Amino acid sequence: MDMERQLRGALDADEGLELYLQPQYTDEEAICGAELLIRWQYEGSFVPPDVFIPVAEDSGLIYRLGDWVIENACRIGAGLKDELRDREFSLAINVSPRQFRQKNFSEKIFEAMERHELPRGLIELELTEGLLIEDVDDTVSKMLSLREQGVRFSIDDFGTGYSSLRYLKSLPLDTLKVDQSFVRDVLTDPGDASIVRAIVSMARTLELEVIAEGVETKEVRDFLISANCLRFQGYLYSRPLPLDDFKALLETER
Ligand code: G
Ligand code: G
Ligand code: MN
Ligand code: NA
Repeated sequence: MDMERQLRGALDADEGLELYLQPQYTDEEAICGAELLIRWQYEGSFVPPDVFIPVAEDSGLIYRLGDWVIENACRIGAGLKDELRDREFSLAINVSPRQFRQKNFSEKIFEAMERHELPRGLIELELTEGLLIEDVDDTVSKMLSLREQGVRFSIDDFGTGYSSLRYLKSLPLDTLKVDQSFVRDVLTDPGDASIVRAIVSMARTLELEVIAEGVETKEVRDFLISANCLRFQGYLYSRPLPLDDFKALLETER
């Protein structure tokens, strides 16, 4: 209850909330995207999103928080236009199920993309497996109209949920994000190694891109390359960064 009040206060004042960017890399060490991860600083300390997102979900504040994320994501996208010129790059927004189920969710995304004059293909929405299969008709119709406007889609935490092959084939998806729980122990747990190989080959068959999350060591990266997974996100490369630090990182690549 207290946290709900504090979060409401943060949204009212637009204070203490910030989107960090965690870069994503190709096997040639080029930055090919970033995931936006929300940070909330309250009275000098960070409240973990794992703690306050569920509070927002339960209280309905997730609608306001979701709007805040969309607006600030698009503003960040607009601010990166010069740096990103001619570069293949996606800016990924985490979408929570209640947020996605809003009647006017697609319109909110279009409106913000248009107002900030974002190029097609820049914005990617990270959906969870649970969301995809929950109300399939609504999911499909929203995804199709968003895709028409150049929005891309990835499945977050892939492998931890229940998506069926049928949905994977029929939904307009672009990318599978291999969950970090499989990536972490890939060198020591043969089961995890098999799961990662299976996810990658399934993605290839379905003509989806695949990116591994939670890549922390070169050895894990090398395993992933041998498994034909050629996109990476994780502490080996970078933690999530404030916007200015992310821009500085892009600059050093030029
Ligand atoms: O760094 P990390 O602690 O940022 O993220 C923890 C969890 O919070 C992840 O599962 C992530 O998907 C979720 N999360 C981070 N940012 C956002 C956001 O902007 N919106 C939603 N809905 N979830 C987010
Ligand atoms: O659920 P989702 O995949 O959206 O959340 C990503 C979470 O993983 C965030 O909390 C992010 O800070 C965290 N994260 C990103 N890279 C790494 C990593 O290499 N190792 C670990 N342990 N966590 C990571
Ligand atoms: Mn994510
Ligand atoms: Na994930």
